[in-house]
Amino acid sequence: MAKFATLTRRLAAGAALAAVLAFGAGSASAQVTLRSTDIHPDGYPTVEAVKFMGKLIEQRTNGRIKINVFHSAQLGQEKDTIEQTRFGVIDMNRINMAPFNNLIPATNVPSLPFIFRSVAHMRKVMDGLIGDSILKEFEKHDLVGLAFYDSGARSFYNSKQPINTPADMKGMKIRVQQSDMFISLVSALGANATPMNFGEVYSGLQTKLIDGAENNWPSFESTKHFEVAKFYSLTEHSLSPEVLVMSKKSFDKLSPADQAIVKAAAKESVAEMRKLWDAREKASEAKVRAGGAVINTVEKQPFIDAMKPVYEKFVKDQALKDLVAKIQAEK
Ligand code: GTR
Repeated sequence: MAKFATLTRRLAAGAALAAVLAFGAGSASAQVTLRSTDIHPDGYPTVEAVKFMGKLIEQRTNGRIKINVFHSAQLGQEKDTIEQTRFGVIDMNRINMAPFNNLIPATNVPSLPFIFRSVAHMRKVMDGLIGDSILKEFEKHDLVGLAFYDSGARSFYNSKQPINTPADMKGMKIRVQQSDMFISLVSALGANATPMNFGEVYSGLQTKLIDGAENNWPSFESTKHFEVAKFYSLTEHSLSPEVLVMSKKSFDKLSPADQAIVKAAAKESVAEMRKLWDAREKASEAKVRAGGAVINTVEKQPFIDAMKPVYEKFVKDQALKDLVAKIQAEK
C-alpha cells in the first residue's frame, strides 16, 4: 500500500513536471528538454554517456533540444520507470536489459548466462544487426530502442564465504533484478532468489535479509555493497548490457530530422561510454580491493553446466533459438 502511494505520488509529480516541460509537436523552434532517468549516481559512466549525448544534440540543434539527466533514481527505481517511460511521463531511460526480460522476450537473450564468450564478442553482437533487431523489439511496447551500453560482467558477492562451486551457494538468499530469467539462473545454482530494487540491496545485506547479490565492479563499488558483503567471486555469469530507450510518445513529437539527430547522437555516445566504462571498471576494482573486499576466481564450467534448465525455460520458441544460435556463431 505504502509502495503504491509512493508510486502514485511519483507519477503525479512526474506528470506535473512533464506538463511544465511539455514540447509542442511540429513546431520547429520549440525548446525541448528531454527528461532522462538513471538509477546510478552522477559521474557513473551511464549517466555521463547520456549527458555527452545531450551535448551532441544541443550542438546539432542549436540549443533547441537538451537532455536533463535525473541520476540517482530521482525518478524512481528501474521497474517503475519502465511504465512511466512507456506513458511518456519520462522521455528517456538508461536501464539494464533485465527489467525488460518479462515484458520483451528477446531481451532475455543478451542477459542469458554465459551467452557471450567475451566483452569483445558482446560488443560485436550488440553493435551489429543482431543488436539492431533487439532494439526494434522495443517498438512493440511504446518505446524506441536507441543504443546499448556496456555493463561489464556480473559476478556474485555475499557476506558469508567465497563461492568456488555452485554447492557453495546452496540455500543462500541472493538478490536479483526483477526478471524471471535471473530468478531461474540463481535457483539453478541452488540458491534462493529474492527479487528486489537496486536501491534496497544495501540495507538488505546489512540487515541480513539477503546474503548476497550479483553485479559488476562499478556497481559493487558505487553502492558500497562491498562494505556489507565482502566476498566477491568472479563467476562473470552474465554480460547483460545496458540499454538506452526513448518513449515512443516523446520520440513521435520530434520532427524526422530531429529524430535522426537523437538516434545518431545515441549511437555516438556508445564509444564515449565504453571509454569511461573501461576506466571505471579498473578504478572500481582497485577501490573495492583497497576497501577490504575478498576476491576469488572460480572455475566456470560447473556454473555453465548448471545453466541448462535456464536455456530450456527461456529459449523456447524458434525465433529465440535462432537468435541464440546467431550470437553463438558470431566470431
Ligand atoms: C547495474 C545496472 C543497473 C541495474 C543494477 C541492478 O549493473 O547498471 O541498470 O540493473 O545493476 O542490479 O539492479
